Amino acid sequence: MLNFMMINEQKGEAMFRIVPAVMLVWVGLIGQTAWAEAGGNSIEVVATDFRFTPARWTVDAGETVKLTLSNMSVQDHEWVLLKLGAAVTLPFDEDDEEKVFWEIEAGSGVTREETFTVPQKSGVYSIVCGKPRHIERGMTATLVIR
Ligand SMILES: [Cu+2]
Repeated sequence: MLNFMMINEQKGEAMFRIVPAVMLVWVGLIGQTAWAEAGGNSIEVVATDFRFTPARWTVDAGETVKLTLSNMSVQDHEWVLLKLGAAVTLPFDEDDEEKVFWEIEAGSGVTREETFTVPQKSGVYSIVCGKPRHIERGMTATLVIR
């Protein structure tokens, strides 16, 4: 009898841990579904030294998009959307700023989330990291706007 009660108590404790975790996932899923139903696309970006994962996203023209930039590395990184047809002149510096449509930065170990409206014009847009010498090390990607 004592044994049985101890097992039950352990189960109870386990449930206290599992239930909040399940609730958190559930609330997260509901939130995402609500966002998707509102017509919102999302872009998930993981930045490491020196790469974007994935390196290609597709969104609809003129749509408001929620972008999440997770910087999993020791360096600070940026996700810079260039205007259609724009190409940076290396190194990336002030003379390239006018080519930027939108950008977000995340420090080392930081995840940032922001919404923005993507360009109205369909096309293949270049993504770069604007930190010094990061493009040269391969931090480029592609945003397809359809
Ligand atoms: Cu970078």
